[in-house]
Amino acid sequence: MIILYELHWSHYCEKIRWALDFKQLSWKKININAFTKKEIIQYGNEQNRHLVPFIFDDKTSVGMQESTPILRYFEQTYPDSPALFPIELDQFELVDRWLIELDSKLGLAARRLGYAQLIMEKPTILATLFLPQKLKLLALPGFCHLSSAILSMLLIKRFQLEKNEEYDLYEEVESYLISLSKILENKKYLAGDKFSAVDLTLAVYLRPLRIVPFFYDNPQLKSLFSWQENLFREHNREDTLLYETLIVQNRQKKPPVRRKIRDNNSTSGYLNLLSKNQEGKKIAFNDQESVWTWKILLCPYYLFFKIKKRAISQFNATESIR
Ligand SMILES: N[C@@H](CCC(=O)N[C@@H](CS)C(=O)NCC(=O)O)C(=O)O
Repeated sequence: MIILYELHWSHYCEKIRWALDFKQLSWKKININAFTKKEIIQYGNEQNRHLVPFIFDDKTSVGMQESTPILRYFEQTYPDSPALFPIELDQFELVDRWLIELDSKLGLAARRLGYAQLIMEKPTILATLFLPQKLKLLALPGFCHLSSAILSMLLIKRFQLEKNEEYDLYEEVESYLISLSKILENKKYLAGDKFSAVDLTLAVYLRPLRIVPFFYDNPQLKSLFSWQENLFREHNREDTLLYETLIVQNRQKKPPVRRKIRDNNSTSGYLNLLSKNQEGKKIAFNDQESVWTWKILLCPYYLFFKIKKRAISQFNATESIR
């Protein structure tokens, strides 16, 4: 039996749930406490970084984190299960390179953009995701707003969300996704002609962007999101996660937060820099920073003046707002 320790809404964890089901392995999941992480700390870790997804395989007594190395481990340890990587070495390495690129670019960018959307549009969803249900007090309106603001600031600090605009992240991700969508114009799968780990990874990393109208309402990305939905359907994956359902409910009362479309197409090159730094490496880049440094004091400023201030609430998209 394999135990998957997870935060259910994390797209990195969704990648592992899908891989476990696809490979028909016997597994169960345990949700961790996002603050104490005591469930995974018990396994120890030399790097002292405790991340989910984390798996423990009681058949081999192996415990590990990092989604792409976990997929490699499944493939090597359970060769008789349906394959997520090609057998030929050069094709295996090609898939592996794709995975590290997607983890280091799209995985991180989608997380930044998804959290920023929740912070701008409905931060109380963060409290629903992060805070233990047992703490009923925190669900009361006053507490809920306060805890959501605190959670927003912690996330801003953890991922430096205030830099999203400085990195031209919306434009960067848009042009990256358009390039992926072009690859998928004439073929069903991203690497080779069979479903592989690359397809499931791209599909789950697109999920947080479904709540960001800048991407989901972009006519140039329609076919990419349809590709994703078809793949989810074919593989019986979860239709919507809790944060998506909650944001849809909220949009029945209040319009979504949208963003200005820029006239010029020049971008910072941030995503390319990320993938260049990771070239040839076996583990993805991560952009998490320690929360507890003096810069935490700047987070109220970042929250109100760099993130909330940019929120444009509109019923309908226009030519310059999406
Ligand atoms: N590169 C890693 C990324 C994993 C990661 O960043 N996980 C986040 C959840 S999305 C996490 O564990 N965060 C805990 C924390 O920030 O302390 C992978 O592919 O698994």
